[in-house]
Parts: sequence; C-alpha cells; structure tokens
Amino acid sequence: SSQPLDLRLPTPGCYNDPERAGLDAKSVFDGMTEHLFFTLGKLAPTASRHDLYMALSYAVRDRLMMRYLATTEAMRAHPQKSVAYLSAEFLIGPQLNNNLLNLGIQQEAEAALRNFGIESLQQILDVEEEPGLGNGGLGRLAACYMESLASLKIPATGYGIRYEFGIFDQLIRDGWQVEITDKWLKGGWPWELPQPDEACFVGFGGRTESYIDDKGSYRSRWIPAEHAIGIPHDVPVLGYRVNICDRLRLWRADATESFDFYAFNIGDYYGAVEEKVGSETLSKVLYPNDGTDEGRRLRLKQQHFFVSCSLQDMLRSLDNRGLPVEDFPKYWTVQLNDTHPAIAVAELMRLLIDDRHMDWDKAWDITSRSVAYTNHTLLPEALEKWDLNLFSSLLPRHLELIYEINRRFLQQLRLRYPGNDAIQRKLSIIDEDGSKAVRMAHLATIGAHHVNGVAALHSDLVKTDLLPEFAELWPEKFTNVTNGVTPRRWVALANPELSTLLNEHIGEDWISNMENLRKLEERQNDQGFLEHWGNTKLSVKRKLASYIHRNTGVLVDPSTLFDVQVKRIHEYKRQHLNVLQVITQYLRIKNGQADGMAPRTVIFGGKAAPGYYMAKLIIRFINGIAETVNADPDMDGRLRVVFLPDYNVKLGEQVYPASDLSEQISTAGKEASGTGNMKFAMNGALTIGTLDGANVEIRELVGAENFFLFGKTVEEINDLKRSGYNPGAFINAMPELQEALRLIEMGHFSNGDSELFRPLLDNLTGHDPFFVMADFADYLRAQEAVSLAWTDRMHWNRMSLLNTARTGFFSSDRSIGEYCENIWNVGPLNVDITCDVR
Ligand code: T68
Repeated sequence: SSQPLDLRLPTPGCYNDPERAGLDAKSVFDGMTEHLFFTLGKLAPTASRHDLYMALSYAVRDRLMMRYLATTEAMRAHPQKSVAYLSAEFLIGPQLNNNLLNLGIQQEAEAALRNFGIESLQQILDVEEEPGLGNGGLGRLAACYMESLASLKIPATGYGIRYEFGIFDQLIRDGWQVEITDKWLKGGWPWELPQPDEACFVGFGGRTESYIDDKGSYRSRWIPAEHAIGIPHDVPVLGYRVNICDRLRLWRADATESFDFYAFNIGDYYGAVEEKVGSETLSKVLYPNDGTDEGRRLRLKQQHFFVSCSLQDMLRSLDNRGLPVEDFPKYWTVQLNDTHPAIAVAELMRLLIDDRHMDWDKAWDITSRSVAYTNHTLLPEALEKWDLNLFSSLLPRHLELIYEINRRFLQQLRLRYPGNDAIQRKLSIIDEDGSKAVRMAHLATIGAHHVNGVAALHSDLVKTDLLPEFAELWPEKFTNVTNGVTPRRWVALANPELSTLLNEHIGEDWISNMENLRKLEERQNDQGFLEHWGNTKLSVKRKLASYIHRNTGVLVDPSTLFDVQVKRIHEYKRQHLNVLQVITQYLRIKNGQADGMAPRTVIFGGKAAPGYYMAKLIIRFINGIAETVNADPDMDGRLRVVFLPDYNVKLGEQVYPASDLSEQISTAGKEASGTGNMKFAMNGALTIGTLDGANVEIRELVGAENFFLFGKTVEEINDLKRSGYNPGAFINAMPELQEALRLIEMGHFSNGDSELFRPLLDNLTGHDPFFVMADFADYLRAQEAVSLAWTDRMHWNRMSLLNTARTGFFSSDRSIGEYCENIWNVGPLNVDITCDVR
C-alpha cells in the first residue's frame, strides 16, 4: 500500500512544498479570507473574534481533508483491520489548537491572524466552545485514545452519539451548584461533516414473530413499533505529524418520515409529528453518571441507537468493498468502552442471524472473535442492570437472543460445575434475585474475547472481587491495560512553557515517544536547570492566578504551593477529606501553631451529578470554607481556598500545568484508575495519594521518595469492614479533628447556620462509607511532609522533574500500543500522499 494515491487534490501539485500544501501562513490567510467571505458571509474588517475563529477552523479543516480522504481511500483500496471504539461518551475538548499542533502550523496560524489585527492565537482559542460530550474520565479517555490511534497510524473509527446538549454548564450561586443547559452548537461547530447519505435505521419496541423461511427453517423476526434514523456526523481526528486521519462518527437521531407515511395518509398528521419529535429527543442530552433512575428508558434507547447504527455501518463497509460478512473479525475489532455499548453483543448476533441469515454457531463465532470489553468501575451502583420489563418492551428480539446466549452459557457451566446451582445463579446474564434484570457486564464478559481493567490494581480486583468465577472459567480472557493520556494535548498544547524547556534540553522526540523524557534525569542535580524548572512552573502559575482572579475575584499568590483537586465531585473521591484537612490548617494558623506550614492555595474544581445530593452539599461545603478562610486577615499570605466553577477540558488545560501538588485521595479500591493523576504528574506536580487505581503505578515509576503516600490499603479497608468499622473510634483519637467537626457543627463556615452541613457531618460520624475518618490522621501526616518538602525548593524541583521524567509510561500511545498488540491484533496503515506534513 505504498503507492502514492492520486486523489485529484484541490491543492494542486504539492510535492513536499509546504507553501503549495497549503500549510504556510499565506495559504492559511487566504483560506481564512475565503471562508469569511463565502462560508460565513462576512467582510474581514467587520469580522468578530468568533468569525475569525470559525474562518480559521474551516481553513484548518480543509487542510485535514486531504489526509482524511487519503486514509479512507487507502482503506478502500487496500482493506486492513480497523478499530471500532464504541463509547457513549467522547470528551474531545477544543479542536482548533490540537489540529494546529498536529499539523505543525501553530505559528503559521498566528501569523495569518496578525493580518486580521489579532496579536495572539490565544485570543482566538479563547472563544472556542468545547463539546462536552462526556461526564469525566471515561469520556476523556476515549478522546485521548482516538488521538493516539491516529498518531500511531492505526485505522480507527470512534462511534458515539452527537448529543445536542452535552454535560451541563456549572454556575455557582450562593455556594451551590446550579446547572445550565450546554448549548455547545449555538454558534455553529465547524469540525463536523454531516453525512446524511449514510444514515441508518434503528427499531424499538414492538414484538417478535416466528416464520418459516424459503428453505423451510424456523426463524424469528422483529417487528419494531417505532424507528429512529441515525445521521452520522464525522469529526476528523488527525494524528501528530502523520498522514493518516481517523474519524469520530457521532450519530444524531432524526425523524423517520418514511415510516410515518401511513399516519400522514389517514389524517393523523399531529400524531406523526409527535413521533418525529419523540425520535429527535433520542440524541438530545447526555445523561449524568449518577446511577439514578431518571431517564433510564431513554438511556437504554440511546445505547441501542448508537450501537445499532455503528454495527450496521461496519457491515455496510464490508459490503461496499465486496468483502464477505464472514470476514467481519478480520476487518473490524470492536471495543466496548464500559458496558454502555454492551448491547452490541446481542445486536451483532441479530444483524447476522436475522438480516444475514447466518446460523447461530457461525454468528457467535464472529461476534465473540470481534468484541472486547473494558471495565471502568467496581462500584456496585455503577454496574449497569436493566429491568427485564423495560428491556423486553424496548428490545424484545434482543432479549430472545440474550436468553439463548445465556442458555448455552449456563449449559457450559453445568458441564464444568455439575450440580452447582449457585454458580449458575451468580453468573447468569439474568439477575433473578428480586425483580429480574439484565446484567450488562455479564453479557459483555460472555461475548468478549478479552476483558480488561484500566490499571494494574483495578484489573486484579476485577478478577478477584468483581468477576472471580468468570476469571476462573476463562483466565486467558482477563487482562490489564493501564490507562494513558495524550502528551500532545496534556503537555505540548497545555504547557507550552514546559514544552519549550523540554525541546531545548532533550529535543522534541518526547512528543511522540514519551519515554524519551527519561533523558531529563541527567539534569536532576543541575542547580541551574532546577532553578529554570521552578521558574517555568512559576510563570505558568501566574497565568492560572490571573484566571482565578478574573473568574472568582480571589487574589492568589503564585509563589504559594498550588494544591489542586480537580475531578468529578463524588464521596469516593473524598473532596471532603481534603476540606477537613484545610480546616485543620486554618485552625493551626488561628491557634498560632502554624510553624513550618507551607503557604498554600487550595484549588478545587468539578461537577456534581445533578441528582447526587451529597456531592452538591460537598460543593457548598468547599465554598463555605473558602468564604470564611479568604475573608480572614489571619489567613493572608498563608491560606487561600478557591472553587473553580465549570471545570471542563479547557479549564483542565490551564490547571494541570500550574499545579504543584496533585490530590489523588480516593478510598483504596474505589478509583478504577484515574487519568488526571497522570496529567498532573507529567506536568511536574507531586502526588499526595492513596494506593488506589493508577496511583500505585505512578508511585512505582516516580519512586516512593517522590510521592506522598498515605491511607489504608484495599486489604486494610476490607479488614475494617469485616471487623465492623466505627468512625467514632478514630474521631476520639484526634482532638484536632474533633475541633474541626465542632466548628462546622456550630455553623462557623455557614454564617451561623448549624443545620446546613448536618447531613455531611452525620454521614461522616455515622457510617462514613468511604472511610474518611479512618484515613484522616495519616492524611494530615502526609500533608505535613508536603509542607516540609516545600521548604527546600531545590529538592522540590528535583522531585518535580523526576515526576515528569518518569511518567512517560502514562502516554496513551503506550496504552493503545498494548491494545493493538494484546487485544486487537491491528497494525498501522501507511498512507502516501503527495503532501507530507512537515
Ligand atoms: C472513570 N469512570 C473511572 N465513568 O472512575 C476512572 N459512568 O477511575 C477511570 O480513570 C476512567 O473512567 C477511565 O478509565 C467514569 O468516568 C463515567 O463517567 C460514567 C458515565 C456514565 C455512566 C457511568
């Protein structure tokens, strides 16, 4: 496949000449001018910043198209295996700067903008609205993986949903979270290409019936009661300085007028319009990860909708290239990002058996050789189960197929464990304890050729705690792929100051081979370099300080220790443990016992699920403490507390590079991996953390002496549970903690309101489900070690440098490499185009 492709490119004859490939400043300027005029209908002198953002984005998108089409064409002409990454969430973040970086034209774009009177690229980047098509880590992981797939030249499509409203925007009013609908499409979004001619139909509800086919065999078929139509919206995903460009294919639900034809004829016009409106709401909104019952029916519909469209699309791509359906596993490997797309196991069976008239064994062979499943959580409330009545009313044919998958599976179990009914009940796809339900994790595990967790500890717990019998049955199925994050967005783009320093001293190689950061270790004893290292961090902190002042009104001192916890607000992540520790510091300062305490700016950010009361109260709690602390003159120069509203990818890009201390303080065994922890460490923050998720591997790699460890281990937590955990016993042993709790109870942080935080206090002093009290003393001790370390700044800088130098392992390029090798069995695609990226 190394023949140059003749694509009749719109940029004529661009033989390795950046000017003629459209990548020089002049071409970018011309492209912008054309788009302003023809696409946006604006004249340059009156163009707003948003107009210029749109014009530049269109001009950049044009420059992706050659690589995008060359990739499609190569896959058509020389088919090879491609990855289908199925995920209900892709939290892709802002697109413009990432595409400029990966094309290598940031400076050219800046130069082009100067001709429109714009001094810095940042002014234009600031107006970009990010698509919040995900809740948190899981959605962001999918985005990092797409970027790494493209950078490693692996052909891939990310399949998901084009939500009209993504994750809500967060406002803070009187200290409380207020949710606002996220209208990310309002100003137009220039990065997608709708492809209405590739629409797919999806059925819902109705019934199944048996019939006898032409060959005289009994078959079942589904007669859905309603349909939706999925319109693909494609987003090009360019790799770093490569010629291939993958795609994100997001489905938007649309009306199915053809199916309403009859209703229109019999005069039920408004009834038909109602169904049209109903089917459009399918892709209307992203659901929060709050485990509540709200909107469950619609959520299941969304899952089936995008999975069915995606599988139909994959089968069609085989048809279009004249490839036999039997070869599905040769050309597609289907990865399930958690159980949200697990219906794929039943849907692929249905498409093969009902539509393609394949027999069961063949269909099962194809399905189980194609699908693999990634688990992202052990939390019982987050394990997806669907009420059987709900499921059968929406997907009656799928339920029949699941019963048959289950029947065959249970038969296998009976052979292996004769007479053991308990194990059948435990592993069955159908949960029969209480009201019946479909267990999606069991369906995924049975249908998949590999099941992986997302960090070493988590994958072990999947085997020992979550699915132990499955792991005993199929030990070779279970594996680990520790998460990773893309160094392009999370270092090169987010931290230009650090990148410049790195490029000067170790070259630019680290951007595509992050293990090269190890070269930094040679500088660990170089005083001058360490000073430079510290100053670089300081200059990034100044930018964040200015952001904080503009957005919260709080003045913070960039020379203080920036102690940061940004992530979704959840009891298991224990933001309240952090707050209690802040109160202790406050008390020590008040009581004149603050000698040796590092002056700190404690920064929080994150959204709470709208229906999660305790999480919302934690936000109120943080803001209550912030108000009291920041208003107290005794705290000046010593302690500041900030809650950054509306934490998202864009804000994360400002926060990680400016942090000194990364708070990774979840209860051991609860955080599957974490990925923010990796972003902090590669940007030179030190971690204070528990032995949970990927923290364990971070600590092993950076060295125990460069990590502030505290807290109970998974085993110790389990022992506490077994022996009957009593938080009171821990509280009684800590007078400082008692004093903190007493102040909260008195309303010291709530303007005298002694009721406001009662539910939180009752929770902590009552059952304390996440062992906050049990870990408090050790957390305080570790925070004192942080303070002490901060006093020797050269030593701190050295630890910081070693964190960056030794965290190359957490590049998503490494993770994707492991998926390719151990799970997907795919390799790179070589695309020759006449215009190379520089
Ligand atoms: C996260 N999960 C894990 N879930 O919590 C985190 N859930 O430890 C891990 O690093 C990350 O996945 C990537 O593996 C989530 O983010 C969700 O957002 C979610 C969404 C819908 C329903 C349930």
